[in-house]
Amino acid sequence: MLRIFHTADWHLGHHLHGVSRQLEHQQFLDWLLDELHNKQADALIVAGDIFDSANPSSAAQSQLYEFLVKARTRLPNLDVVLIGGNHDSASRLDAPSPILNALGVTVVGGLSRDAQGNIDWDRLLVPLTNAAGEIKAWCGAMPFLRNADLPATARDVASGTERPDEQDNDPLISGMKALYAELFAQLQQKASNAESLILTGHCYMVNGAVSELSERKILGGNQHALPVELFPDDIAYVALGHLHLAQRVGANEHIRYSGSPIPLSFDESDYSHQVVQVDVRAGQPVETVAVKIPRSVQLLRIPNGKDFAVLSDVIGHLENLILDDLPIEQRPLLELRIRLEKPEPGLRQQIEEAIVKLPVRLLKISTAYSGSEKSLADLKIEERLEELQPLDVFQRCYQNKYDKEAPEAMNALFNELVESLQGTE
Ligand SMILES: [Mn+2]
Repeated sequence: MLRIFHTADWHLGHHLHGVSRQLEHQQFLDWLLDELHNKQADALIVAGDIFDSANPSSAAQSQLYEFLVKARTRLPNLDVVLIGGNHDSASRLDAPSPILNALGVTVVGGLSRDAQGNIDWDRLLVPLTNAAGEIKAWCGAMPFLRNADLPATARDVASGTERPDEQDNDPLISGMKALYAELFAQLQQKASNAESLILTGHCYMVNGAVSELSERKILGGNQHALPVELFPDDIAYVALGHLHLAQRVGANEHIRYSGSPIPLSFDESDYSHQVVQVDVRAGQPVETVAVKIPRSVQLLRIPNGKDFAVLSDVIGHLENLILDDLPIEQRPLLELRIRLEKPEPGLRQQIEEAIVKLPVRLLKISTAYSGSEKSLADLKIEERLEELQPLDVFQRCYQNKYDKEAPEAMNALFNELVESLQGTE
């Protein structure tokens, strides 16, 4: 038996409305080390978005490397596989790979090619060994694929110089399929019959449930969702990253997103995060267990869910809160969602008076105006500039200029432009 822990979307260095998540990340990493040790895991796969940005802070980088060194010390036989996600810089992640290899850590930030343009597939094939040091599985590690990684025809479509002939024959999707198929063929060549085949990738699959506020739209994103047929039946397990809510893909128990380990937006306040424990036995379906991650800092949204409430109700709710008095960096992060009839200049002051004695950190006051009919449909949610995504700004500019919504194809091109900028340092 081979036991794999699958996690993804760590987003080290993340800030929520300006507040650092370093403490939450540290508690997760400490917990993960204990779990890997207690459950005697043989391998750890982190399926992309290791860092929150292409240019992570030194603190975020130290956090990763300290974790890897501790993992090596406490679990000398643990195989670790890290791949690049859409938030990561492929080259930055790959830079320390010779040192990491010496620690038993394989990192694949991006695809690398030789002078003739041939992909170095060997880098992407990682043997996974059990406690006795026997190879029990091979992991194909496919990093997040950018335009430049795709075969030439797919690239032309992505850059808008070619249009896909028809929707079911999208060259962008067939380009990604071709790369995954080649990886799978390489994997089969490496593995003997007794060794299971594992894949890890960072991509968006058809019908995935998204966490709107925390995932960045990507190539192979909503406009180019990948079909589950991408993964041949012989694969024992597919460890995916990108979607922040844990889920399996379609009805496939063995194709999963682990989700992120900490809530990356207030929308995930009530969501229970997990890592996936995967037990692999040759010739049998894998067994998966969701290992729930304890939450070290609470996210509080009042009222709960997607609702808004009038100020007096919100203040009433605050007065009834029973909270432990914690050191500031452990206090709950708070979002208030308030419905207003008219602009309320004293709003912030009234709220601050209400929470002055509460051990919370107020991060966000969201307001919505209801018209005299008070129907929810009339609710206009005020947004702050920092919450707007580049695509939102683009769509508003387009609307202003042409007095109609930007077409989907235009949105897709804009996303690809933003993504190519985010991929460079
Ligand atoms: Mn992510």
